[in-house]
Amino acid sequence: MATTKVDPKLNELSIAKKAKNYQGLTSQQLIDAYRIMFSSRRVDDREILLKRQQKVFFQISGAGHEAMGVAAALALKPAYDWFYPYYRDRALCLALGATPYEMLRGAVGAADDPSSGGRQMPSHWAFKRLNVVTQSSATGTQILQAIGCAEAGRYFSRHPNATQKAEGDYRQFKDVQFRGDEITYVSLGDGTTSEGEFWEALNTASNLRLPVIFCVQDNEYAISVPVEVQTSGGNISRLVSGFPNFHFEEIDGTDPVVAYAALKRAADHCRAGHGPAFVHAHVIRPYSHSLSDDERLYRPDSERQADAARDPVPRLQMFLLREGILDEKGINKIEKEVEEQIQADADRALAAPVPQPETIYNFVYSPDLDPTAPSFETQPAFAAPETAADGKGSAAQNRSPNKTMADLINATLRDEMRRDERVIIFGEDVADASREEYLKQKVIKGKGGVFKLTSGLQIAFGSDRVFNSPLAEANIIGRATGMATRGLKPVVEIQFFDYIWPAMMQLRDELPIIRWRSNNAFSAPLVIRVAIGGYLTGGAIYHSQCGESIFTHTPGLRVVFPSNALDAAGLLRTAIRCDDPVLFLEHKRLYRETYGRSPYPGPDYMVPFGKAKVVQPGTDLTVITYGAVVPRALQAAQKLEREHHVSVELIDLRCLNPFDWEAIAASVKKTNRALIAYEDSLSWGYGAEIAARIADQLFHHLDAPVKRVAATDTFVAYQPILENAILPQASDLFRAMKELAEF
Ligand SMILES: Cc1ncc(C[n+]2csc(CCOP(=O)(O)OP(=O)(O)O)c2C)c(N)n1
Ligand SMILES: [Mg+2]
Repeated sequence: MATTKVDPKLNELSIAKKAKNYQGLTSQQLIDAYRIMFSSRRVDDREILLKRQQKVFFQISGAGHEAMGVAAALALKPAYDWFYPYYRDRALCLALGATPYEMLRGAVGAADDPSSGGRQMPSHWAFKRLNVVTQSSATGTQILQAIGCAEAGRYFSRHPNATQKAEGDYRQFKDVQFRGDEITYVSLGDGTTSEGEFWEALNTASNLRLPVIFCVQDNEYAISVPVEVQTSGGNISRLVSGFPNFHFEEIDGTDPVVAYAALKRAADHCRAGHGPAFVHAHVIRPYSHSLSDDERLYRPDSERQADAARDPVPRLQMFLLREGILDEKGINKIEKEVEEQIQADADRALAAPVPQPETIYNFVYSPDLDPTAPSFETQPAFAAPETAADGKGSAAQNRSPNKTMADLINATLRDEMRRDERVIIFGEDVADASREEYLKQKVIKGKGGVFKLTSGLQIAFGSDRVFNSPLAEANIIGRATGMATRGLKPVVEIQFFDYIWPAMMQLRDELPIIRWRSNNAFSAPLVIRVAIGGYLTGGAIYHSQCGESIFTHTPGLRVVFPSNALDAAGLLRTAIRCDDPVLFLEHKRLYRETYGRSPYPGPDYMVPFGKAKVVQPGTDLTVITYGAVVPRALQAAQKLEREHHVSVELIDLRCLNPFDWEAIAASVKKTNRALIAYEDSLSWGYGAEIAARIADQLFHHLDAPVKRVAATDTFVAYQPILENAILPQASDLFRAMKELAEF
């Protein structure tokens, strides 16, 4: 091919002369921006029409926010950077490469709606090919996840081996992509800045200098609540200006050229590794909050007219005309093409197949890896030598038959961290010491968890794999969710079950439902280890709680509750290797109990989920339990056998979701009597479900009513006399078993 040598500088000059440059944007880019902004508005208008015709079921518009969307897409790299948008980001998604037809399929709830397959409301964007990550309706939950997403990108660039796939565990199904200098974009409204998670995210982004652009689209309203009610002083920029390492912009977000320039500066700051950016864009909301809202009830005409004068779509149109970039004919041509396209897309979307009712259970859990499968059942290798990654473990000590649950959980974490570089651990106090120079100087020993479960792991694997989080539980779970979405395997710790509640929004509305709500486009398999339970003598209200049924009531979350050291090791390994999010409940009282100790079972010992263990076979009645009630029930059963020759079959469920119905049914069919025992307060507890199922499905096999033994319907008190009266004791279990046997 012939080439003509041209001085590149001359060439640039001549182009600049012919085509004016608008903060780095060419005329053609502005024309394209107009097409997208106009399309975005017309998709909204079309959906509103379809809603009025009852052909779609909900509508949320991006009207007034379009300039920010196109500017962000121009300043960032589609399918390279990562996007955690919110529902007003229609123009952003279009500019990144989503199509009106895809959006309209979302509006009608079509089976192949790419965002959710008809499971989520429209405007809940998810486009896997564009790195647009599934979002929920809960305002603000995306922000901490975006932080975790950015952390994952940084981690993979420092640990490229961690991106490798591996057979036989979640990695087989979890592709990792990272670029090394990618940015995570997260957007939210002015009202959402009132959520605590927003502040937790700013704090971590700032502290870790993460490449995250926070884009606050301030339309001055959160439904009907104006910004001065949300934000002290009425301006969020003023409040956040003290966070270190940020690049700040406060702009007119209805002007795409201004917005582009600001977002470009923000992106340059992030991509250069200087830290996060905060872009506060003043936008308008020309339509009501949603079609369920009538803003005339709380906004006078004068205010609405002032907004209309700043409408970004007519504003860009005027700009193009004034600058001579397009004439009226050119504008009309674009608008006509867009109108025709959207009309055709809407017609096609209305004819698209809808999802079938029998698909509702698809993707509650991983369709690829079943943690109940025989591949997760391995035999313990008790003679295995020490496998500590630091090579300093004492083999003799490890072969001791007296390893506690705490020892074996620590050993399992150690094994899995060595086996899989994607495993990282964080939480409150889990590091040996955040001031790692003290460890290097060997002037301290290190902590490694308030119960010492993660002791030595930071020393063995480094401070970027084991580290302390701020004292903020939503921060832990939200960040871990973002990391897991990118392919990391966080094994995080919640220090006490009693303090899990700040993370509840992430635990209920986000983590367990990411796979289902995105129709399997995204998933976040991770492990949350939680110290749970009472019988502590002095644990009192806030260090004794159970409450597992709150989580077994959440579809999508696996819940495990081991009662002994060996099961804890086997189940934790399954939890780490599996492809679903797992809540791993560790009973504090069992951590160092004499009951249930075991030798180290080797680095590949696994117990499948959903398989109960018959602790003691029997013929007269079945006791179904788990956790710290297992040793108490065993004590009671042995006494009953000794004193009254009653033979009790004791079943330890080990895993609460899924649970082993077959084992329960087989036992109750044999004994015809069932008692369910659990440590949580009686009413509405985990045992209620088991009792209901037995009553429903095994009615004809029963010779006695189904009984429960549990804590009183109170919290756990401090004074040991009260604690004993509140929590189920071996004596309570003995009495209930005896009565049931005699019925
Ligand atoms: C956690 C939570 N609380 C309440 C709601 C109900 N809700 C949906 S949008 C919204 C207002 C959001 O306002 P803002 O953040 O300013 O965004 P805008 O809609 O104005 O763009 C509210 C209260 C919700 N979805 N999530
Ligand atoms: Mg708002």
